[in-house]
Formats: sequence, structure tokens, C-alpha cells
Amino acid sequence: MDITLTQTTNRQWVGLIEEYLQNDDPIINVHRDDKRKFDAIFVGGGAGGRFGSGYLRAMGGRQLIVDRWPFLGGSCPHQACVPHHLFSEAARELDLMRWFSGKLWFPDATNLRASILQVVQLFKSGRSSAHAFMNWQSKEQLDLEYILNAPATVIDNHTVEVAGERFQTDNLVLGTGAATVLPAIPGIELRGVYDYATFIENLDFEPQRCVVIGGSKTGIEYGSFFQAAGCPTTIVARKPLMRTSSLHHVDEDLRTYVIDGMRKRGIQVLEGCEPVAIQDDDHGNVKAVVIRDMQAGSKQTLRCDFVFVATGERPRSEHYREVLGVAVGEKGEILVDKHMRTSVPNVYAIGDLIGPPMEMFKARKGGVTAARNIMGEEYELDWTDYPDFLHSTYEISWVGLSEEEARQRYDNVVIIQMPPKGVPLADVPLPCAEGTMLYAMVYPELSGFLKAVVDGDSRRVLGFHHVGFGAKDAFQYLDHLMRQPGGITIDEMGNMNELFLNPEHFIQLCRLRAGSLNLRDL
Ligand code: FAD
Ligand code: COM
Repeated sequence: MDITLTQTTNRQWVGLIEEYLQNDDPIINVHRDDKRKFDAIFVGGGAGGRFGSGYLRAMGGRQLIVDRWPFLGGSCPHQACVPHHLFSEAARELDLMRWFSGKLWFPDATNLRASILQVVQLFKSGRSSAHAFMNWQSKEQLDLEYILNAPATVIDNHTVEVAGERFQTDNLVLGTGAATVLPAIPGIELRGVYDYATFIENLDFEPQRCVVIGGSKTGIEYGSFFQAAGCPTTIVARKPLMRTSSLHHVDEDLRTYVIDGMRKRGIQVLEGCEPVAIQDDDHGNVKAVVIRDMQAGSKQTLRCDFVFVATGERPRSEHYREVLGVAVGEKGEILVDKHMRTSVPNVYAIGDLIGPPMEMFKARKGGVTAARNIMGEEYELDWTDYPDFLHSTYEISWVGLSEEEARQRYDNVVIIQMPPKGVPLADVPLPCAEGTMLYAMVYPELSGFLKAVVDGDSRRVLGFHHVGFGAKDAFQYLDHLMRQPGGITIDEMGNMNELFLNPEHFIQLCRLRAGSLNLRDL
């Protein structure tokens, strides 16, 4: 179908996307009357491809996006970030109901069971409206050209074939993302084993007992949701949770608060263990996972009907290695410089395809970086440091150095912490604000945790760490402030205007110490 000359509304897009998810016909939006060559073809219209295209177009260039799905936006709105946030919100609500069971206006939740299948179906029934908006905005507002519902085949560094037609371009931007590599263990093919994508697409029963394999962000987030829904969950991880190589700057006190909190809610966390087999119930369904303690060597059988694999994703780079000969790293990630240039002239790569961190900011800014360089600007992206977050039943955010990292690098580290060091969590209903007020009144130990790490000599804040709700957005701006020349000092923090009760409390706590010439812990 060629939609180039039609104006399709958001509502019409919803119908079209649902129809085209069931067929292989391409959706074409190409300005045939424009005789200019493409400055870039973006292979993959996920976060990276869409933002790169938007920027290139805004700079006056001509682009084309090709995506195998009938919508733009990629895995984020289809199977990844958006459902993750829905599940995490459900987890938070359910957790609250459990703690407050029979108290105040809360009904008795002793036998509370939320249907995981129903929440997945809820997401699937709603996701097309987000997809529709991406298509609509990209065409009607950003003036982007695209071909959807058609896989791209790269012929060479200037040619892409799609839906039987070849398109020429000055540059290629590869952004086809990453996919789970399932661990090679017996039974991995059984019914009842899912990763984040197949969980959305294929779940067709109500899980009763879950084993999560892998301690990634996704493992913690989805495991917390399953447990909160009433499906007893075990997380099996080789490394301690939140100590995986893909997470940096995790503060040990924050980690302890989060993982202890997960255990308190009934999740069984088995660290230092690996799965060795998934057992069959003789009908092709999962019956149990056999795990091995990596130190002791002992084995344990965990009964379950549902296995969620959260061991992380690998870049989808095979096609480009074969056809273009792009250089890749150990895990298949396409190697790029700070301009997002690969080893092959005129070929750029972005997003999850270039490896970790597999986060939206890097995908989108990578696309923009490629676009700017293609359009003649010298522009570099440094993605080595960034604010980060994940969910348990809490929202957990951090930026900058952990306390341990700071102590390795600075002589005079000062800690501002709530509850303060050495004070039992249950004695202090702080921090508290949005989302934790009820906890503060009834279960003070559940109302969250925060820490600011300060260099006592320069007075610069080196790190911020927070567990609670409602503070995540602040970390985007704290990151920016910390990157200013000279960073941000405790004095400047104390001079800000808080919107009290503020979930992160950082401003007022800094202010309480800012008068001291010699800073001390708080
Ligand atoms: P993708 O969005 O995966 O896009 C790749 C596109 O390429 C897809 O649209 C695909 O259809 C297309 N494609 C593939 N092959 C072809 C082909 N041959 N021809 C044409 N098109 C093709 N990040 C965050 O910042 N915040 C979060 O909360 C968050 N939550 C997450 C939760 C989960 C469960 C997971 C797995 C990831 C999460 N992420 C999150 C990471 C985030 O989703 C990714 O970093 C981001 O989507 C990567 O964007 P991308 O453009 O590189 O790839
Ligand atoms: C967001 C998708 S869910 S995109 O980054 O706006 O394309």
C-alpha cells in the first residue's frame, strides 16, 4: 500500500497496523517526485533510526527508514520499555495492596492474585495506539520517508533492497537492534520458556510458579512483577544482582536496600548459581529448572511452570558482517567511533546494534550523531557515563559515582544519606514524598533510601542515588548539572528551590550542611 499522498489519522493507523501485523505487504511512504538521492537510509526504524531520521530531515537532508515491522519506534513500544513500565506500575500497585491488606480502605489481599496473562493482553490491546502515533508523527509532523512491514537487505554500502526495489543512498545507518540469545541448556525449547519478546507475543497460560534466569535489569523488573502478581518467583543469577557488567556506579547501600526489599517481598534470589537444565513434564511443558551452585557445585531443582530468560541481548550484526564486512567486537557488537562510523566507509551503526549500554538515550542520540556527521557537522557522542534506573517494586535511580568508587578516587568523601548511616531503617520514615507517604506512616522501613556522595574538598557532588518513586526525572537534570564545568557543589544544590515534599530531598539536605566550612556526613 502506498500512503505517501494520503493523510492517515492516528485512529486509522491503529487499524492499519493491526491489519499489517498479519500480512507481508509493505507500507510505502516515499516522495517519488523528489529526485534527490538519499543522504542516508536508516535500516531499522527503532529509537535510533527514527530520531536519526528526524534530525537529518530537520537539517534539510533526505532520508529513508526501512523497517520490517508495520510501525516505527522499534522494540521499545512493542516489546521492551513500554510493557516494562506497565508491568512495573502494576507491580508497585500490587505491592502496595499487599502491604496494606485489610488496612484503611484496602481490601483483604491475603489471596490476591493478579492475572499476568491479562496484563500482557492489556498491553497488546493498547500498544498499537503508541505505534500509530510514531507513524503519524513521523509522516505528518517530521516529514519522514519510510517503508514499513518490509525487511531490508543491504546489498552494499550504498544500496538497500526492500520489497523488490533497490534504493541508492550516500550513507547507510544500521540500527536493527539486538535480540536475546537463549542459554544453550537442555529444555530451553520447552513450552513455558519465554524471553521479554516471546513473553509478550506468545504467553498463552497463567503462570503459577516462575524461575527467572539472569539477574539483568529485565530479570529484576519482570521478577518483581511476577512476584507482586502472586506468582512465586525465584531469580537465578551467576553474579550478585545489580552487579552485572551492564550496570555501572551501583552503590552497595542502595543495592542492599533494593535486594533486601525484593527478598522481603518473597522473591527467592539465588546468586552465584547457573541453570543446567530445564525439565519436561512429559508433555513438552516446563516442570522444573535444575540449577548448580557455582562455588559448592551442588545442584537444586526448582519446580515451576514458567521460565523467564533475562540473560541480556546480543546485537543482530550477522548480515552486516557477511555483506559489508563491518568489524565487530566479542559479542557481535558493531564497532564504531564517536561519530558512529563503522569500519566500512559511509556506513554508520547505532543503538543496541553497537552493544551496551542498551538504553534509549544512546540509541536516539546515536542516530542523531550519525545524522549530524552525515550532514557535514563534526559531532561526537560520548556514552560512557549516563544516569541510570531500574524498577523493582520501587523506582531506583542513580547518577555519578557510588560511595565505594568515590572513596577509591577522593580522600575526603562526605556522605549525605537518608536514613543516615547506622540509624535503623524502621526508626526513620524518611525519605518520603510521592508514592511513599503511606509507607512512611505505617512501614517506615519501606519508605525508600537516598544518598548523595560529595567530595568534601572541592564540595562537588559526585553521585546521587535514590530508591522510592517520583525522583527519576530529576536524575536527567542532575546528570546535566554534574557535567557542567566544575560540576555542581553542595552549596549550589542548597541554593535551589525545592518543591517540598520532594522525593529526593537532596536540595534541603545539602542546604543543612552548606554552611559548614568543613563538611561532615549527614
Ligand atoms: P530497536 O528499537 O530494537 O529497533 C530495531 C528495529 O530494526 C526494529 O524496529 C526492527 O523491526 C528493525 N529491523 C530488524 N531487522 C530488520 C531488517 N532486516 N530490516 C528492516 N528492519 C529491521 N531502555 C530505556 O532507556 N528505558 C527502558 O525503560 C527500557 N526498558 C527495556 C525493557 C526491556 C524488556 C528491554 C529488552 C529493553 C529495554 N530498554 C530500555 C532498552 C531499549 O528498548 C533499547 O535500547 C532500544 O529500543 C534500542 O533501540 P534501537 O533503535 O537500537 O533498536
Ligand atoms: C519511543 C519510540 S517508545 S521512539 O524512540 O520515539 O522512536
